[in-house]
Amino acid sequence: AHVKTVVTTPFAGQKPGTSGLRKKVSVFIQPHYLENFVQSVFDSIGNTVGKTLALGGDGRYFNRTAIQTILRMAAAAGFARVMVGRGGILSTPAASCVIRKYKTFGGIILSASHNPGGPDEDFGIKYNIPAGGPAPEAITEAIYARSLTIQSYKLVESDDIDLDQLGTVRIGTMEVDIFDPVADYAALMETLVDFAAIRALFASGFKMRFDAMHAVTGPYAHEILERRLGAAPGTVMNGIPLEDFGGGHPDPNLAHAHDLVAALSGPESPDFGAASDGDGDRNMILGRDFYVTPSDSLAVLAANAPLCPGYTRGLAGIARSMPTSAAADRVAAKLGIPCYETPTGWKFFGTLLDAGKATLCGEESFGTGSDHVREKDGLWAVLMWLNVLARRRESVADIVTAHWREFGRNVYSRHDYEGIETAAAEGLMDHLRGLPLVGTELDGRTVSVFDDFAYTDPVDGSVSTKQGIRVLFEDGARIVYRLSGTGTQGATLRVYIEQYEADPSRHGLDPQVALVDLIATARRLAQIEDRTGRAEPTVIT
Ligand code: VG1
Ligand code: CO
Repeated sequence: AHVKTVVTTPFAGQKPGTSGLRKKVSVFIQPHYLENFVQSVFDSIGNTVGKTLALGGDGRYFNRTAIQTILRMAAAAGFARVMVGRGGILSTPAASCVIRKYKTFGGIILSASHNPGGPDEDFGIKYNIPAGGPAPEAITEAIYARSLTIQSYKLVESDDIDLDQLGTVRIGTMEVDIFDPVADYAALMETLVDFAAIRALFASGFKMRFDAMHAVTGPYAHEILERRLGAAPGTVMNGIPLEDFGGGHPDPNLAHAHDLVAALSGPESPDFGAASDGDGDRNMILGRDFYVTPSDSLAVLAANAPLCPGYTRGLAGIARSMPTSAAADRVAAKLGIPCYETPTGWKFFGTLLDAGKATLCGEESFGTGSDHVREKDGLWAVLMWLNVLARRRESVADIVTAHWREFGRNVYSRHDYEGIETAAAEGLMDHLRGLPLVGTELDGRTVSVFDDFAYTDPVDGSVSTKQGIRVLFEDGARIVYRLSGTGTQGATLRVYIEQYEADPSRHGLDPQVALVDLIATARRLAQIEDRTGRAEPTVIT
């Protein structure tokens, strides 16, 4: 086939954020925009000739078009084979699974995760390395640098291929394998959790709702929960992936998964509820009238992991992102295993997982995972919970409250101020950095540590700075401020508030009530209302 070289000029701002390059669709559909970035990836990852690439996405608007383009470019870059999920579908954890299982030269995942989709919404792209995880900063920096100097890209001239037909076709000499995006992932899950125990749980009358939010996990959840585990038909809601996620915001939290939250309230409601995000790497866990904070979910899974067949030998260690609560640290301390604190973003867990230092990982942003892949994994977390529920035969609420009685509760909340002016957000962070806080008293609490979090990777020694401003108090309470690295419009300020509570009589308090003083301190200290014009956050989780 004919390889065509197209002359191009660099676009500013093709800098991958917390998880890949995310922009409005209107930005991505500009001529050469996607091509420039893809060529920058191919130019930055080493020799691509004769290699295999995994490719798929969350099914959002522009997914199919982007796949056709990437296939033509992969052929021109000399790849021998590209494995594409049927229909262009591949959840982020399933992509990681396939990259590892078939030892591909990494993969390209098309997703803007929990951001809305559609012609006026967001699109995203990221490269995952052969270990299966998101490219580390050294590679994303190289891709960005390349994007600033790119002068041409290459593609093979060919017709679109049929993405919905399983089997192998060719573009030039390159094989394109359209494969079932669910099968390998489901097979992996069967090795990690006790499917027989969960089948017995469902057979006993246990009821569940899973909200796929019209995003990528629909086909996975139908197959695994309903077909393999025997959950009643109808357990999976919003199970058909749509290009615009049905107009919703595919973010599994109390604000956006409102249908699920409504379904889980009241004495007649199901025993267990869960939701996942656009690309299937996040999870929200609910019991009847009970919400499990993601930080608590990580801690509970860590404490109960040996009930699941993949983890009967126990955990080597736990890793959590810095803003995630210290609930997992308490479990690690009791188990006598290390707990690592990394910057936000799954890419920082990769070295710890590869080195066998951590078995479970988690983030407060509804991300939980383990060393079975190198991404966070929404459905895996749901299956782990089902396994624990099947073995313990207690309610979600009882399991979590018993956990708090044993370990104490890290009362926690995150307040997001979305879509604020970038200059105001940066001004706020600069104002904070300049404060002389250590040793001072704030509303009756003494500040013991005040810094901008910096991390030295204990495996490869790489250093990441400016990862979030931390205010740690002597009594163990904590406030963290960060600017989001996944948004596509203005800036999003995230404020993370945490306070330890040992007294079981106070464990049942609503975190917004229990944390009211600390929340006020956080707002006052950063002058949030004065600087952003916002008296209240847009989303509270
Ligand atoms: C957010 C979360 C972070 C997560 C990232 C990607 O990043 O806070 O914990 O790893 O999204 O998740 P930020 O920079 O906006 O705070 V996903 O499901 O969007 O790939
Ligand atoms: Co996601």
